[in-house]
Amino acid sequence: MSNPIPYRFSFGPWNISEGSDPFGPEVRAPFPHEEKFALYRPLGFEGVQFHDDDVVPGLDELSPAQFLSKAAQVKAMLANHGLTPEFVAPRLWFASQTVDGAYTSNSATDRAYALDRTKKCIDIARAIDCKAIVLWLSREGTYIREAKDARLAYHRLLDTINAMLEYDRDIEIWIEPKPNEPTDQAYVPTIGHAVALAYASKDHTRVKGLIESAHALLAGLDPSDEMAFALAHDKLASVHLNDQNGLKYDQDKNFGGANLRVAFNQVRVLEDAGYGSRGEFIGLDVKTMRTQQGTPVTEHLQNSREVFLHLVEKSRSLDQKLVQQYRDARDYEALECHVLKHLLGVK
Ligand code: XLS
Ligand code: MG
Repeated sequence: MSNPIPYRFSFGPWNISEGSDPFGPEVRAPFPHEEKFALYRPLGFEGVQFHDDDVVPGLDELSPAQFLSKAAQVKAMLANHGLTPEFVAPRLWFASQTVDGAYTSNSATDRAYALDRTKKCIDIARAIDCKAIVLWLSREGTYIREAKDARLAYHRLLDTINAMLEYDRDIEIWIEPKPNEPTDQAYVPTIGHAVALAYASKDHTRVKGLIESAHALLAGLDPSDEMAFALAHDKLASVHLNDQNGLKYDQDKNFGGANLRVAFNQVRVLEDAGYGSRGEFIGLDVKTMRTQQGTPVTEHLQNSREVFLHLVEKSRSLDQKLVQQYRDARDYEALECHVLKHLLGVK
């Protein structure tokens, strides 16, 4: 089955990094944030994923007039480079007010900070002509179960979503689930949780999901099934393709780098559903290896994009008739062998 969609790709400026990790400092010279945007088009990307303070650094210290004027500059810069802002996400895991989470913090003043910062994020998104707000719920969760009332936490998350929908009548909220890290157990660990929150909200048509491959793998789930679930509900607003080598720290490896067949199945599910036909981006969220030299390092972005496109070809050239025959005959041994040989490029 051929899907003629010309895919559009996006990544966030944090995907070009200096290589620090919890065990050691930067290993590459910093590449100026403002210069990253000139790299997008030549690398084959046209969408920019933003955190609110990627658009307006030092946001908490600025007045509305100041942050809106900075956002206007960024809007002009994007237009100059022919780039589209895909989404803006409130960064709610850095500030001292978010040590115990943001919307689910046990402190009322810290929750108020989180809502206020989220409204600023929406204002910034609108100022750069973007209608999508991503909620990666980072610290919404606990290190020990007794620390919070989980039922109340889910009510607080729903109240926040409703307050956002009310604050701006046009925005969409895209929830990006992740089961752990930085917390031990995060609230909204899977797309099923996100879709339930969407349906419980005041306007479910404006609440969708963003699925990151590695986050699904960390939940012990198959990313292609998670994507299929969201697609079945028409709630897959975006994806963050990457890879993850087992249940360990969040790795953001290159797409297909740990498991090509799992990557293939994500592409196959997206292709079969016509994902992208309404302008949805193929977002990447990949980190280069700390060992890589150079400034800036961008090969991981190019390589992941290329692997995606090769897998699109693999998906389009899969013999669907044969697949159907094997399904009808319930001969999944033959089906598996066919898929593996197809991926290996042997007859
Ligand atoms: C977390 C994500 C995060 C979101 C946007 O794993 O990469 O950066 O995509 O907040
Ligand atoms: Mg992500």
